[in-house]
Amino acid sequence: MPEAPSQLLIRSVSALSSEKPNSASAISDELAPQRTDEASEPSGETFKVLVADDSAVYRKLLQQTLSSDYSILMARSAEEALKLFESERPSLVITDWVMPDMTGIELCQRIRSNGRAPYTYIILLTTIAEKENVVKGLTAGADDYLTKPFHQEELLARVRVGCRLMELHRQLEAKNRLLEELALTDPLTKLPNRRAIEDWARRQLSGAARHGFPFWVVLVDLDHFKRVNDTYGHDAGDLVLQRFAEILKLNTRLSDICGRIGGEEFLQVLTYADEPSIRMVVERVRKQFAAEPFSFAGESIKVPASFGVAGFQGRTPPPFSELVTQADAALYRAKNAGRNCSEIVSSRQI
Ligand code: GH3
Ligand code: MG
Ligand code: MG
Repeated sequence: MPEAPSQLLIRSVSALSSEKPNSASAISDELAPQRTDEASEPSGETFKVLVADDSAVYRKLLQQTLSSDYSILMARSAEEALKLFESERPSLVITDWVMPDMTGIELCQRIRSNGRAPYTYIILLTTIAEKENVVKGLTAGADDYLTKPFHQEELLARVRVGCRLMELHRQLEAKNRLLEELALTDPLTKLPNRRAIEDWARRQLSGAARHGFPFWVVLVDLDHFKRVNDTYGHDAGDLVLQRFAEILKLNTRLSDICGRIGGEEFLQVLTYADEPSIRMVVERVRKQFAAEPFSFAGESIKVPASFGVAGFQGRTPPPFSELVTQADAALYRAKNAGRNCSEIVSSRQI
């Protein structure tokens, strides 16, 4: 069972705000955007440099030139280099042009064809200095080239340029990931927002149809919440929303998801559970929250919530929005029934 969408999101937002990651919302590897961070070295660490050269003399020379500043991986052939590249994910590759099993050009192309790998800076080291070959090398994906025999200081300077670019690249990737994650997070509760839930739920809903497991949508709306704001102020209201988010998270499995979709409205998606279990979970959250005392302006108050639930189990899934509409209708009935209660549209009726 895949995990829910915002583990990545919650984890890194939590890391930023030094909060503990929450287990209740989690992103599935399958569902998460492609992550390229795992393999790259954390900033500030020694850069790994992979050297591919069939000449023992040049390997020795490169080792001497670079080993005091970089962590060096040595490959005597292109195949060996590819293996080391896969397992070590170096930041920078220095490759010879002519090797017995594969040219440096082909090695460049093989490295670049791995779309999932983080970017790697490639320097081609060659005795073939004609301009058309230099063009060929750069076109194949090399970032720079140096001719043999190389000048040690020049090589070091060019490797530093490469590392600088790799560091910038890494920072940019980290910022992009963070922006992507923030775009899916509700800033007040740190729960996934509407977009994050919808993205996850649509995929999960087709999985429910394919594998035949039940899929439930729980819509929650706090009762007379406006009064909290009007009586005790907006900050008091915010605290109530945050507490409700905590309770909802604690009652959401790793494989499910919950989030805030609007002002005082929350949505939870529950899977792999039959109707009695869903009733139990929903009622547990409702009772727990309704019993939660809040102290504002010297007064102790309680803020209940109403719940509307709709479920699906079958081979042809409705659009997710249709389930939300049904849950909303059930919520409306719960409000009309006096609030602080839950209404369920059974999955069998759909
Ligand atoms: P009902 O039981 O019918 O749902 O009544 P209600 O008062 O909860 O519903 P209503 O829609 O009238 O009011 C919702 C309130 O939620 C109004 C709005 O000011 C407040 N609200 C929306 N977003 C936030 C927020 O981020 N923080 C705070 N503190 N209040 C918010
Ligand atoms: Mg509302
Ligand atoms: Mg309300």
